[in-house]
Amino acid sequence: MAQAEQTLQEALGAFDFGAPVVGAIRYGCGHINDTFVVHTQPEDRCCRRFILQRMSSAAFKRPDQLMENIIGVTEFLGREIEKHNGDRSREAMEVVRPKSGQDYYTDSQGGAWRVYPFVEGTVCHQAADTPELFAASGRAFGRFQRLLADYPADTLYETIPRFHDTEDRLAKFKAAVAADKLGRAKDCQPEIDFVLAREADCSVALNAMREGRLPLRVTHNDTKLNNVLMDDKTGEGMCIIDLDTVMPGLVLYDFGDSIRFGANHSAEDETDLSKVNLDVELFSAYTAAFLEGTGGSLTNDEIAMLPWGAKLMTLECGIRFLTDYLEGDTYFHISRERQNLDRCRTQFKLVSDMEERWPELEAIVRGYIK
Ligand code: ADP
Ligand code: GN1
Ligand code: MG
Repeated sequence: MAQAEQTLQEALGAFDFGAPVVGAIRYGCGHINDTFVVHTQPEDRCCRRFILQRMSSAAFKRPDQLMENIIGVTEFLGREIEKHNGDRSREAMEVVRPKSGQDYYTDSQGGAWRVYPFVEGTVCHQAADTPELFAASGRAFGRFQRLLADYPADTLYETIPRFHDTEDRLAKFKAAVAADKLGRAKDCQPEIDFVLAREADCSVALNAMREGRLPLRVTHNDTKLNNVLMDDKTGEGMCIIDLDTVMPGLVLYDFGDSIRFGANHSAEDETDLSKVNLDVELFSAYTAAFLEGTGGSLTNDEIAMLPWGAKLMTLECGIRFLTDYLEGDTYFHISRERQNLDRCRTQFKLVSDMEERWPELEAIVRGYIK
């Protein structure tokens, strides 16, 4: 048996799924973890599904701390959802512990595995085809942040240190260019220059935080459209998933990362850049819905700086893709060569669009300042 298959079997054996497992196959489009859907066959009812994930060891150095965060956050969210008369089993994730009773399972090769019940009756979208769909995701992410407003932030571990510290991302990028260990820098000089021309931008949000203009909140930090499961009947955002990076952060990060991924009609790795364009109507729809979800809790400074959130998350993500390309694609999963460079290029095209349409973006958020 191949090593990967063997560790998968080990992991399947480590959890009690409550019924015989009939199969486990790769699932989803995440770039970080190895995700499988597990089908079980209870005697008295139809198939019951679970999500089994091997957490990325490249991204997460401390699975113990990561799982402690996730268990704390999912239990807190479950209680909050019950208080609001919601359905905890569909609106919050739940960790299924391994038979050992620990928070996760470690296989013979050191891989760390966890299980969640599959949230049925939901759809996971890779693109925001309509403003209504995108708005629904915005309401869900805004609400998620509001539900976590009273979470004891000081108990959260920083699962990826300096995750959205754009200055640190820039420094790591410069180190990767200087090392150029695979000789790839020659393929991407325009992209390298694009970043260097925006060095000062990388400090804008951090300066605002240091000057006390932006507060730290508990944020999701990875608010891609495919990290929210939508109810397949109502189309509303049902359950926020991918809680690996819930940490103290700026509201700009959650708003911005959603815009980065969703406010356009192309794939993140589209190679025809003429298809990659910021859709200002989607930006506008998301802004209204996100602010509705946060329930009026944002300050005027936060609202005014939302366009910076969009630009910085997009620039930062492009920098991260480019850094990974230069370092040999060790962080983001790839399915073809140069995919991380293509991903970087779409991000920089979107940054350029945002810069061109900046007055429109500012005018949209100005309409919400109290
Ligand atoms: P990654 O960090 O690699 O993005 P995710 O936790 O986002 O991993 O999971 C990858 C995909 O698996 C998601 O985009 C979604 O399609 C699916 N998924 C994850 N958890 C669940 C769940 N509890 N129920 C249904 N689908 C899920
Ligand atoms: C990763 O885990 P996933 O695929 O939802 C990454 C995000 C990036 C995103 C780019 C933990 O998100 O930060 O913005 O890819 N997650 C982590 O698509 O690094
Ligand atoms: Mg994900």
